[in-house]
Amino acid sequence: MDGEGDASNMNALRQSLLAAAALTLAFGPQSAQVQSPQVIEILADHDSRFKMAGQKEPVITVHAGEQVTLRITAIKAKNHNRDGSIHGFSLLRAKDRSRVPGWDFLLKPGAQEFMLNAPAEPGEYVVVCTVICSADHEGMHMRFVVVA
Ligand SMILES: [Cu+2]
Repeated sequence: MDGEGDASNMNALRQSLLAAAALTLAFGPQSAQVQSPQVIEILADHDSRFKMAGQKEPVITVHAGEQVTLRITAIKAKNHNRDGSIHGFSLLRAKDRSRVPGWDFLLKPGAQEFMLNAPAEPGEYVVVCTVICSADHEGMHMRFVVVA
């Protein structure tokens, strides 16, 4: 009788190990993403537009307060600032166009990375270029959404 009990205990153990393995498969990659910062790739292009791979109208979406890495590649349009900056990247609150502290950069040609914490306040934001990079400079902006 004890032998039967052991066998069913072994079965129960095997079942729970399988369940744990399935959980790891299902949630492993997701929890890894939470731990390592999200990398956001942006192109500040020669035609005075921000671009993101696979997005026709690029939108950056982040969680409130999350740590993110911006990897921005800048390519010169027509004009540049005296300090050599070819585009800017500045985050504004959409409702009053006020600047978000710590989110204001001047971009040099090539790739550059910025490690940042997303705004704590969920809502709509807008990224604008702050260098008069060409006649189309006014059109150089993109949506930025902070979700709770
Ligand atoms: Cu620009």
